[in-house]
Amino acid sequence: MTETEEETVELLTEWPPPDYEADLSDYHKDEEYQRPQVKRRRVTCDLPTADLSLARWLRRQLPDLRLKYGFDGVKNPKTLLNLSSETEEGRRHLESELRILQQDTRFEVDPKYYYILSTFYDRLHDLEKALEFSLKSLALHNLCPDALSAMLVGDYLEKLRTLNEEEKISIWLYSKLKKEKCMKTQTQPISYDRKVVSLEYCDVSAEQFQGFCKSKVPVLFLNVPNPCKNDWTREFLKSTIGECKFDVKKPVKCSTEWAGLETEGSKLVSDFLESFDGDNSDREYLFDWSLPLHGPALHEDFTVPEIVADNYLTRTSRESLYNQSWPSLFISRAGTNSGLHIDAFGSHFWMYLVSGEKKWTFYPSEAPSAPCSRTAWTQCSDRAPSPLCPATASV
Ligand SMILES: O=C(O)CCC(=O)C(=O)O
Repeated sequence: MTETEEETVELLTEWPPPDYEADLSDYHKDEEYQRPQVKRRRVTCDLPTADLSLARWLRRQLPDLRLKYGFDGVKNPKTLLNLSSETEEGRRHLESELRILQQDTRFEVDPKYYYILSTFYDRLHDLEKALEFSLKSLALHNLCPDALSAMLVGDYLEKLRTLNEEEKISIWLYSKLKKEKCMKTQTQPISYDRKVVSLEYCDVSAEQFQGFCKSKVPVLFLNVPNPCKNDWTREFLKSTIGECKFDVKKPVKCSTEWAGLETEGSKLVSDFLESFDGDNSDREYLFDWSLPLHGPALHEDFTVPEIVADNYLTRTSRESLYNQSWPSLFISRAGTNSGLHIDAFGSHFWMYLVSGEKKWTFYPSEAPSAPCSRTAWTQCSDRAPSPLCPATASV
């Protein structure tokens, strides 16, 4: 980050607090909380974004909100922020802050001011106003979204390199709002007749498979040649990745995190695998755990099936995000699930079921508001169904 970029960055120091629960119970004793500290250096518009304002407010209000709404034991700070913004109290806070912000006339030509207004309208679900202010912010940055979206990927990436953080977050917000509008206004889909097709792996050519990808038809491949050199028993997994630690994910009701999963500490893979013998109903998930990055010994044992080997992300530069992340591993006890989600970049996705049973439910991505699901069940044929259900995935 250059010095100029750094100067424009507002550091959100309020949320989450360092020691979250303890911190909140100490709130009334601590004068510091009355005057939240935002470290800034020479920024033009110093008003808080909706999330920053909400975080400051929530530090005081959370005990009362928990009493009233419960929030089902949710601990994740981002989920709490999202849930509280939807409460009557949260909306009132946002509306009154927004009124104050709009009376401020100091920043009429400052793109950051309009970005901030847009974040409030976004939180309040006033999509039209959010878009209006977001567009104004981009215009003041001399950025034209239509011209940006018409660019070739390479040119766009070049352009991004010339932008500072403030400009990038403005583009991000505008794109998100546009996407949301598109999803909400799309009423009748052209055709959702995309039944899952089951095909013998060996009968499908790469070209045919690309055709399915283009038309977004989910495919269940049968009799895929075994991509694992060894039998991935629990003992084998322990001997290759048992000593590795991973972040334990758990499905949490009401969570607004990725696929409704929240991180609950970390664990050794061997301890996790051994816990399957016990009689517990823990819904712990080793989820999307990168084999190249975290488990190279197991990665060596796996050959990505040829038909899905052309992974766009491996064509980015080595230091790019996700360049080396896949294939990744999923393991859980029977009955564990992740929630409905659209993958990052809206990318295509595949999984190979090594052992156990797994159920996937697909919805047409064009109409998330009117889902009609398609389900694919699969069961590993070379082994009796077991509570162990690892799979390897790549985009
Ligand atoms: O298997 C799962 O629980 C979800 C996998 C998935 O869709 C993903 O990681 O994006």
